[in-house]
Amino acid sequence: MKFATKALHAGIEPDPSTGAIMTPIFQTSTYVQDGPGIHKGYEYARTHNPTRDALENNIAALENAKFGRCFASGMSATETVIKTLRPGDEVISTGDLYGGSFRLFTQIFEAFGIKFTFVDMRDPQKVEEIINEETKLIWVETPTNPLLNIIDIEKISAIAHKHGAKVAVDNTFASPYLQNPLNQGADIVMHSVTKYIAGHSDVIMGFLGTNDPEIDNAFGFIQNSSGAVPGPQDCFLVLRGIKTLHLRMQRHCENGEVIANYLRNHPNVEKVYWPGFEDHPNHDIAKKQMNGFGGMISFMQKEDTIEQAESTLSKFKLFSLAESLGGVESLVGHPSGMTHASIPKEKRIVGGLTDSLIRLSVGIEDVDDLIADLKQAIE
Ligand code: P1T
Repeated sequence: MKFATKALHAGIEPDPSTGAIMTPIFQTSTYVQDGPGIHKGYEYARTHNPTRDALENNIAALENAKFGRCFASGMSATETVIKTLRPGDEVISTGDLYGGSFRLFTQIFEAFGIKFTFVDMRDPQKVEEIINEETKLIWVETPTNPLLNIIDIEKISAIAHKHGAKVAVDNTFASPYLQNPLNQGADIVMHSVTKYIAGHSDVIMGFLGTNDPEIDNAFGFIQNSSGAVPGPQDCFLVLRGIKTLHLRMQRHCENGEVIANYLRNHPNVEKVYWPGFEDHPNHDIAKKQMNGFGGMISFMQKEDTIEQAESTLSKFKLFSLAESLGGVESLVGHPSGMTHASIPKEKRIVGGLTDSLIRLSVGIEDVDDLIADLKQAIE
């Protein structure tokens, strides 16, 4: 099945008791058993819920994963991956990444004896140089948040596997429509479902997919033991959102391209970060591993000061100033003061995340209206 057909049908069966075409919201915490241990496959809703099952199978199909599991947030999905490690294990992570992932790694898991090293993986050789026997996981975010760096998943996976380490890819910025990391050799794909997959800014959720039954068993054990599961109402909303994922992504990409080019040609703009530009440092890799370049764009104005950024941010009318991304409506954010404030400034600016950087999540509105709003904000 191709993507659009899978989005609508994969993992979704008419409800066996009524024939309802839409997967019902099974709003229940438990299931009645005929005798101890004699049941219909469902015992307790932390372990299984039919609405969640349908969603897990659906997203797994979109990622070409044999197994999929949903979590209460993107962060709880990431946390589940790290909880499979043990004290003494080491993780190599992309240097530019979501501030919340950095915070989870350094402020929670380092205290449990797991070591994290952050490197610029645009050059895979940097990973080869520091990987060692204790390295159990390579954490890749691509495109990265917020600088839209592109990491070669195939190359990083080859290096990791040569040294016996696994690779997890946070695929949030691309969505399964634009990129399938398992096809490129990654062992685990992670999503903040909150973003493009749900697509309507009304749900917080995470996802993990893999083709390895052992990894999936470990995820299932942690999912059930720790209990960070999404509720059935949220699973229903995401199932509904996914039915238009391919259409939304096409428009995000179209609008993204127009806006990236508009910004790049504007005299008040110094630098635009978007992987679709032919002179983006890893454009060839983006072309190889992605089916489009998406609607996430960051930019800096000529005057590289926080005052300039704050003044511009205060002028947007159609773009809403808010954390998050990937919804149908356009958002604008200030990474250093919002989504990435938990990363110390000296670490942030090494990669280019300056105080004046502005990040756009380009929505699916009419692009002429978006351009008009941008124009009046930056001029
Ligand atoms: O918010 P949550 O569903 O828990 O997902 C966390 C997360 C993980 N990975 C990436 C790449 C992300 O961008 C996020 C969340 N990011 C934002 C809220 C943001 O505005 O960047």
